[in-house]
Amino acid sequence: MFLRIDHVGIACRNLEESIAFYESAFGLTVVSREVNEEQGVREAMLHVADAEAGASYIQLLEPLGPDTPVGKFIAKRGEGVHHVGYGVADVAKALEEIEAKGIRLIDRRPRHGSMGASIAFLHPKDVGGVLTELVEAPRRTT
Ligand code: CMX
Ligand code: CO
Repeated sequence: MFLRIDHVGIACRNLEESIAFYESAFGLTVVSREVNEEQGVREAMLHVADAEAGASYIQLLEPLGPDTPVGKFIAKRGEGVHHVGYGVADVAKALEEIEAKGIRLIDRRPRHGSMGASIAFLHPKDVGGVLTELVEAPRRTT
């Protein structure tokens, strides 16, 4: 069902400071910066590598406020790994298959994610404490 790891999401208090760290420590490059009001985050995607199955990224996430998913996460656990995003060919289909296995979905329908992707989250309580995201990349137009 999974094509690859699309990205690992990392919660941080200060997006610009975290970007500067990943650039200087690991030489990663920012390929996109967005504010996603619906998800309550200011975020950046940093390119890690290209593979046949597609590219992989680190997603740095700064909360827009304390009463957002990432804001609550940082208050409870501090900065660090927040979720794993797996690439899938069809999010809606993957959600159906996963729900049939009794795993709780946070999103019953795909939402808008970074760089035009369709995304949906599975509940961490049913995935061994790991917030899990499904990511369907936008169709290539070229
Ligand atoms: N990883 C693992 N567990 C998590 C978690 C995470 N990222 N976030 C919350 N939890 C756990 C909490 O520790 C808590 O566990 P306990 O009950 O054992 O303490 C439980 O889930 C409930 O947490 P909460 O703080 O009460 O928060 P809510 O129930 O209000 O929300 C969740 C939790 C996962 C439903 C919510 O964070 C959510 O909907 N997340 C998906 C959306 C999101 O994270 N968007 C930002 C990223 C956007 C992107 O990737 O593009
Ligand atoms: Co993500």
